Parts: sequence; C-alpha cells; structure tokens
Amino acid sequence: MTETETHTHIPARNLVGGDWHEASGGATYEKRDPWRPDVTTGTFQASDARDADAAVDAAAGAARAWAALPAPARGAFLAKAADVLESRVERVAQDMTAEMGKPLREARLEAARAATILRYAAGEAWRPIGEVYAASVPLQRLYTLRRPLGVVALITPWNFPIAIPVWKLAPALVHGNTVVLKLAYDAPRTGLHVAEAFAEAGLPPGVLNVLTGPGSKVGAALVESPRVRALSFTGSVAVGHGVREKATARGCRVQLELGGQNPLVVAADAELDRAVEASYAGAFWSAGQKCTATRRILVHEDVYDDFREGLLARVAAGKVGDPSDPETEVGPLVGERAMHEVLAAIERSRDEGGTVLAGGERADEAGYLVAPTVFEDVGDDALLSCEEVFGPVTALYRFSTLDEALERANAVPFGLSAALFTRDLNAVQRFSEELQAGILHINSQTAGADVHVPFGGLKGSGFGPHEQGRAALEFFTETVTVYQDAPLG
Ligand code: UN1
Repeated sequence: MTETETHTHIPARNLVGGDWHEASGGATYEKRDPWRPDVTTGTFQASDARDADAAVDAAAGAARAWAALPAPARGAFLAKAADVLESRVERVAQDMTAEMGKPLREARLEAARAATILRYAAGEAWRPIGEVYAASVPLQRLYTLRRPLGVVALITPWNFPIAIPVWKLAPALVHGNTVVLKLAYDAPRTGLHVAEAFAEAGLPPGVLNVLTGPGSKVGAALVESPRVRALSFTGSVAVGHGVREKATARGCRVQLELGGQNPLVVAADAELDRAVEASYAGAFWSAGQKCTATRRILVHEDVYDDFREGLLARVAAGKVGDPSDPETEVGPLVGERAMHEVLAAIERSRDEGGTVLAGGERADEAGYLVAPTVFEDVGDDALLSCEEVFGPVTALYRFSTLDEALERANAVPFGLSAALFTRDLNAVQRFSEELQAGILHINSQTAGADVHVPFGGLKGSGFGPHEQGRAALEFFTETVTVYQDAPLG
C-alpha cells in the first residue's frame, strides 16, 4: 500500500479485509466539482450488495481478535491514524472543497477536527467501561461491564465528509467493534483519506472496511445484513426512517441523526453585532448544508429593525463564490439537484407570501451557487418555518415576549439545535429548560459540535443514544452485569 493510494489509483478503490478492491460488479462512477461541473474530481467504485457482504465478512472475521486486544492497544491505532491525517490536512481539505464544494476555510477546520476526534477517542481507551456496586451478600463483587457489539455499520453523509465518518468510527473501534463504513456518494475521496490513514497506521485487516457507491445498493445491503449488530446513520429524515424500520425489524440497534429546523432567538438586550455574525455563520456557512444550520431567526420587536439592517449589511459584505478561495465564506451547493430543490423552495416561499430581503436566486452560471437568501413576512405554517430547506436560506420573524419566542421556536417536529442571544440569566435559564433541542447555544451560533460532549437531537431530529463524547460508549457497547461470588472454601 502506498501513501497515495487514493490519488494514484484511478478509479479509487474500496478498502476491504486490509486490501484495496474494485467493486465486484466492475462498475464505477464519476464525481464532479459543484463549482465547475465540467471538471471531474475522481472516479470511484459503484459498489453493490456483494461488496457490502464481502466487507461484513471481513469485519466479522476480524471481530474476535480486535475485541480481545486491550483497549489502549486499539486506541494506539487511532492515535497513529490521527498523525497521518494531521500531516495531510491541507490535501484532505482541498479534496473536500473540490468534490462537495465546502469553502476551503471550513474544509481545513473540518479536516483538522478529524484528527482531534481520533485523539479524543484514543483517550477513551483509558476511561472506565463499567461501574462497581455494593454487594448484597458477603464476598461478592457486583459490577457492570461494557462489551463490544461485534460488526457495526456506519452510513455517512456528504456534508461533513470526514468529521462524521470519523466521529462514528473512532468510538466504534476503540470500544472493540469492527466497522463497515459506507461513504457518501457525493464525497467519496474525502472519506477514503480516512481509510488510507488507518491502513498506514497498520490497522489489522478487516477491522475497518470502507466502501463507496450508491446508498440504495450498499447502504440497503448493510441495513439488511443479519451480521451487522448496530447501524449508525446520518442523513435525511426519509432515508433514516426507512433504515430504522428495516434494521429494528431484524433486531439491529439503530442510531439516527436526521434534520433540524433550528431557531436562533435574539432578545431585546442581545449584543446585536454578535447575534448578526452568528446568524450569518449559522445560516450561510457551508451554504446552509448543515443539519445544525440556522433556519429561523426570531428577533424581539424592539430590536428587529436594527438587527435586520445589520444582517443585510453583513450579507452584502459576505464573500460568496469560488470555494477554493480561502477568503470565500459561502460556496456552491453540493449538486445540481440540490440547487434546484433550494431554488424551488425559495419560489414556493415567495408564493406563500414571504418577502426576499437578500439573495433569492442562483448566483453563478456554471457553479451550483445560490446567493445567501434572507426572507421576512413568512407565516409560521409556511414551508420555511416548518421544513428543513438544505441551503443558504433563512427567515426573520418578529416576537414580543419570551414565552411567545419559546413557543414558536418549539413549534416544529425537529429538535436538533437552537441559540439564544441575551444577557438575561432568567431568559437563559428558561431557554435551557424549555427549548426542545438537543444542542443549546447561549450567545453562539446554532452549528458546531465539540468532540468531547454528546451531540444529538430530540424529537424528529434523532433516534437512539447521542453521538460523540462519553455518549458514544452507550451506542457502541452493550452492558452486562456480573455477580462475582468468591469460592467459599
Ligand atoms: C456541526 O454543526 O459542526 O450532518 C456538526 C450534520 C450534523 C453535524 C453538524 N450531523 O450537519
């Protein structure tokens, strides 16, 4: 295996059982640059169910020995992979920008974050995996023990093409599972860097298997595979619900991270400049393609006009365009279909009575760029107020009391993240107790996820235990209780 496996082999290959393989059906697909769609960024394996089966076979074969390895020895592979990835942050970032359009400045941060996640997870090897209880009889040890599940499958999205694969696989591996990772169809190259980093770190064959290809074939096969004990999925609500139905029906453990309809509330006493900056970042960075993006901005009526003016000035000053320019803040959407969906949602919102204050149209002839779009006068039951429109579109709403803001913020089926800008401790307290979202931000933007704390949504935004931090232990292990009585004689 060479250092440049993912670059020198055209098409790029899957990692299965420690070797690089072409898809068994021999099919490949091309990925194009969403900024310049006539440019091909790579050719990848269009894997199918046979490849998924081979990967599960390899993972099952490696499971026993991997689970038997002491956790710190497992963690050492994660630390080595972190070193490899860290040495390639710039290349990973450039590849990410080229294949899915995330602006380079954010892609660099995400690539670096992958190494941090691996280091954090490596450290988990040294932390407790059970609890000791007082015994109810003499000479007994009574304790719990968390054990690996076996083979786990991870189905990952294109919008965080390295952070999400890594934040799923790192705890899965360190806690002793073997993994089949399905990379997003629209961002395969970025994820293959992870495969390469682990291969170079000398990970035993079969412990991590990485496949590219269509979700309808590879993902579906993993969902159905009886040897996959747990399945972690991040993506759309529709696909996620299908995954849950099929996988839970066969007794497979399921974790879903789905969409959001995230509110940002600006109180009358907020630091308006900060609220404006956070709204801009939350709504428009990554072209709004984060499940944690800011979709609704609720502003107190006393400061509404000032905030609106500030946000529109910030939008006008924003740097929009070529994602490979390190100054660019807002780049293209991931693909043509995604762009048309967002443009259609903008049209519908106009038809529903919304007023476009900024943006509202495509902003480049070749690239799939939609200008940062701000609406107002959108009804609470309109599309933009209820559904997740996965693009650089946000809406302003006016409110008069905190009760009203909380009620309207909560009036969606989602519950991923939310933000409040205020200096009022009472408002903060109410928000932290009543806002129906898994991730709450006081005076910071709705997006973002530290590596060492739980991440996950409430209501329709998620299912199963949260990800990251210590929470990951819950999903990737099962607990046994041990009654250990000493011999009497
Ligand atoms: C972040 O806000 O940095 O797919 C992470 C998503 C989320 C991750 C967001 N699961 O957008």
